[in-house]
Amino acid sequence: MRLKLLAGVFAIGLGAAPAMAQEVVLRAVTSFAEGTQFSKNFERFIEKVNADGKGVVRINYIGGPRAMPPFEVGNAVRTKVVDIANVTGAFYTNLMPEADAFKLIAKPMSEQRRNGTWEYINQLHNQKLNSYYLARQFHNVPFHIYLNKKIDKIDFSGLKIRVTPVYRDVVEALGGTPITTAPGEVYTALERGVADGYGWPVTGIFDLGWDKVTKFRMEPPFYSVEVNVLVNLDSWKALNDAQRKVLTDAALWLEGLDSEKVAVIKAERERQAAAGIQALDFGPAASKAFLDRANDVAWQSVIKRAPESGPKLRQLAGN
Ligand code: 173
Repeated sequence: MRLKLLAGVFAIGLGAAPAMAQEVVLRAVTSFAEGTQFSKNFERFIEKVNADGKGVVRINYIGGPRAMPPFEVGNAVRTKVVDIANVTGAFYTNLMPEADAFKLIAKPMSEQRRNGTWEYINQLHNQKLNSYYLARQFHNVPFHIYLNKKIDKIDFSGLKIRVTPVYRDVVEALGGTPITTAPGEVYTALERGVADGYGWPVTGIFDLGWDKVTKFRMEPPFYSVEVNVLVNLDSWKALNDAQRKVLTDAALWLEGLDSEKVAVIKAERERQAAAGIQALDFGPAASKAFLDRANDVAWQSVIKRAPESGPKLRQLAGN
């Protein structure tokens, strides 16, 4: 008995030793320009992992769209071209149509982790993206439609509006012509008049100089930004408990950074006003009608393309 116990302890010691001695290095990319709004917190996350995980796990940050086109990031984490990605579901709806629903889920991540939403979305990522859903950021940051032509009601007839899957259905429902581009092409599209407007979150338009080519911000804010940190599932499974703990602890910390966004949003709205970007507000009734319509067309579209997971996600979203 005593011998057996000793042998057991010895075996555990041997098993653990090589893993602890070896620091694992994970390659990471972001689908947004380096140093900008939707990469910044991910970059802080990397710093934290590299500090807390010294000798255990290290992230090698490859960078953003200069290294990899944003719409290819989802596939790159699926195929293990990279181990970690900072990417919005809007950029991988080709692989996971129901990813378009994540913008409709606005509950804080602490709640989503308690009520089964995180678990369900993690399963979807396991199955369709061969990845682990480590974190979701920006649940409390909404989107807007920005315009260069003044409208007198919420109607996009005759307007060409730059979109991603986030805004496509609502732009079409309100009569606009959607043009899909990566964020890197927005400035030129506006400058050349190829687009009369664009969808983008309330924050971040200054990062790439879009304030210089933007006249109006349409109210109300709608949906909920989601940018996820995904880990290739094979890379995740190959980690030991200590390595996973460093990443998980940093992920929870990262999600907690959303609380900073309340002040950031206020400051950005003020900065937009100071830059001469005028808010177009059509009052509470028109705003409510827009929000209802935006919600309806988005869920219809998701449920049509994902008849099984769509309704389940809607139930979890509670809207
Ligand atoms: O507009 C976009 O490119 C987009 O879909 C998005 C999604 C999340 C954060 C920022 C932009």
